[in-house]
Amino acid sequence: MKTKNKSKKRKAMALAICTVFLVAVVPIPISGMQLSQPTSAPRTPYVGEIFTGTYLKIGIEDQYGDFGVEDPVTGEPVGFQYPIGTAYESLAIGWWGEGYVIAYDGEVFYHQPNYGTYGNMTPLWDWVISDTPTKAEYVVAAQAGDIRAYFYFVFPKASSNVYLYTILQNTGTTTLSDVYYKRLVDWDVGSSPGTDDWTWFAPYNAAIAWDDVPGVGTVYNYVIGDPAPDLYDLEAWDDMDIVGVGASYVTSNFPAVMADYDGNVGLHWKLGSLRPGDYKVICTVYGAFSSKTASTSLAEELRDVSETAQDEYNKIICISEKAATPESKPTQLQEIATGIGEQIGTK
Ligand SMILES: [Ca+2]
Ligand SMILES: [Ca+2]
Ligand SMILES: [Ca+2]
Ligand SMILES: [Ca+2]
Repeated sequence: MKTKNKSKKRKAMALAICTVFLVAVVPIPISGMQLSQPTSAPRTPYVGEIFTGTYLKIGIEDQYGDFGVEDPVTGEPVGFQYPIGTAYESLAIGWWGEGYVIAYDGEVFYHQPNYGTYGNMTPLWDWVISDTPTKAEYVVAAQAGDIRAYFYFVFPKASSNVYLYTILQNTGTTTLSDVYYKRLVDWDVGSSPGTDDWTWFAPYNAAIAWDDVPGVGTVYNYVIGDPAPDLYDLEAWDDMDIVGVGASYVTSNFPAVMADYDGNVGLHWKLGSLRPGDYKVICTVYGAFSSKTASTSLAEELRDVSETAQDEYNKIICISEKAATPESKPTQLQEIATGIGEQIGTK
């Protein structure tokens, strides 16, 4: 029965992505999590902003800018739900592992909801730029040593995608070396971590996790990185608080598939040096796709989303330097909102 289900899942993937052959890879057991002592414990409850669209309900933590909060009314976990409903929660489940590592000059900073912070990160401010029936835009700013991180989320509500632009700026007085950013995405599709299949779809820098979800069909969750990450590692469990891939380094380029695998993907960017005032921008797109309801293939969807992310990425590169000082953030971030968000919203 289980074999039959797996075979069905793989066929669905092939169909969705329009390729006809798949290779199964034997899953590697997940190594134990050996995390450093956090600087601050996880928050309880997890506080943040919740946004609901046509297909997605998302929750974003309001101090450090990752997915995973508790609904203040119901207490239910909300990170990324597709379709909407606690049974379909796919980030705030088990280990709430959507987060990131920022590093430079050997200093490491870290946040995931279930871990807390590492390396004396400081929350600065958050701002709901807009939350209308068609679009939500939200910015969370935090300080990681000499790096100021702006996590700018854009959620076109009629879509099943959330665009996150992470702007890392050197607010110190010296040039920083070996600047590094890793985004961690622990998809647990349909709230069941162990039965997901995972692959990396190289044409669009997308890590894809999928599973059969009762009553819904095959659901695909993906995260796209733009620009292309220097590395991806489906087994981030052993490197959630360090630079690099750790001892367990698992890749699986489509059509290879990690089957029945509780993946936790790390997208790694080596950003080089940052002079005072300079910044880097990284885009990650979080999306979901169901063959049952979609009129396109998954590959077409990924192509469209990736193109949108690249267009907007180029615009934010030009605009983001204006977001330098917290004192003037309303005007400057409104410019970002105007320059970027509306474009995405109309797609
Ligand atoms: Ca999880
Ligand atoms: Ca699952
Ligand atoms: Ca690893
Ligand atoms: Ca997982």
